[in-house]
Amino acid sequence: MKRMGKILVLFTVMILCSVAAFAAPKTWVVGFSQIGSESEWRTADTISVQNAFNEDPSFILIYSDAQQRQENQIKALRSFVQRKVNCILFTALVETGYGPVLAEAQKAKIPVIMIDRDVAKEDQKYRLTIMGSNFIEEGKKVGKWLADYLKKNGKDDGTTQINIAELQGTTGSAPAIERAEGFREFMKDHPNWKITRSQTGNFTSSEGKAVMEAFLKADKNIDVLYAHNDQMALGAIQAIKEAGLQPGKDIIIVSVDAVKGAFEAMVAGELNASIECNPLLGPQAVQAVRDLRDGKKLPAKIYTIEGVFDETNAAAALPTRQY
Ligand code: GYE
Repeated sequence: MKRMGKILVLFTVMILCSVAAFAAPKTWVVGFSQIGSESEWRTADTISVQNAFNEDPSFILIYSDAQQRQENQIKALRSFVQRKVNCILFTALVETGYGPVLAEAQKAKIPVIMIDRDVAKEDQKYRLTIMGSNFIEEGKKVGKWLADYLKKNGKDDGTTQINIAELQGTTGSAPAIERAEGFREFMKDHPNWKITRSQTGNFTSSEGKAVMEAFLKADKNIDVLYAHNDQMALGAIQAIKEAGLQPGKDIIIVSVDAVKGAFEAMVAGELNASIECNPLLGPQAVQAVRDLRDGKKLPAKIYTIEGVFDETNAAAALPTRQY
């Protein structure tokens, strides 16, 4: 009888467990603080995250667009804490200045997952994980592509100075800091490469164009343009044309993102190369939040896998591009 009782208890526990396993997941409210819509990349990223969460009825996504203003982001984060959301997705416009509001989220026990752009080291204790690209690697890939290209075309004898103009991303943002750093790291092995001009174009086409115009007005002697994103490169291409030069020929242009507009420019021979930075972060973001809800431990860093495109493979890849 005692044995029968034990079997019964075991049986009941098993049934309860399987019912729990098949029960609908608890609805989670997720707040997403995005920085704005400055580029094709950003638009693709926003749509990817929104679609991934909207496809799963067990999530309610609250989307907030900061329109490139840090104070708007801080306000949005604070409102997420007040609404007691279950989780926060956060793309930091710049690396610093979010410590206090992130501490408030931590105090309220709301997990924060960074998407794409991280915060500075001292504030990383407030967030659970970061998913996105390795921007330092991207900067190095720009250098590597350029070294190979110059060598292949007999344009670098190792001593004649190569003049490089750089269009930086938003000042203080993780991709601007790290894409600059990775490239400079690579440059150490090429002492004849010189960054003769460097200024922010704020990741936008219009500012990329305006800054390139100013660069060319000051000095036409530019061999290479390194733009931290395609959008600025596309703006700069206009400026180069208006200055009577041929983009992609008189000035070698390499940028980061590999958005559709960049592929079209590569096929037209006006942009030489683009290092891929994948904006389709939605599926892995929703998976991470699901895992979190299921009580799983998330890895500290989730990197996306990316490639390099130039005139040799752009036309073949263009029809398959999703962004
Ligand atoms: O390269 C740029 C965008 O944070 C990686 O931001 C992102 C960058 C991307 O505006 O196009």
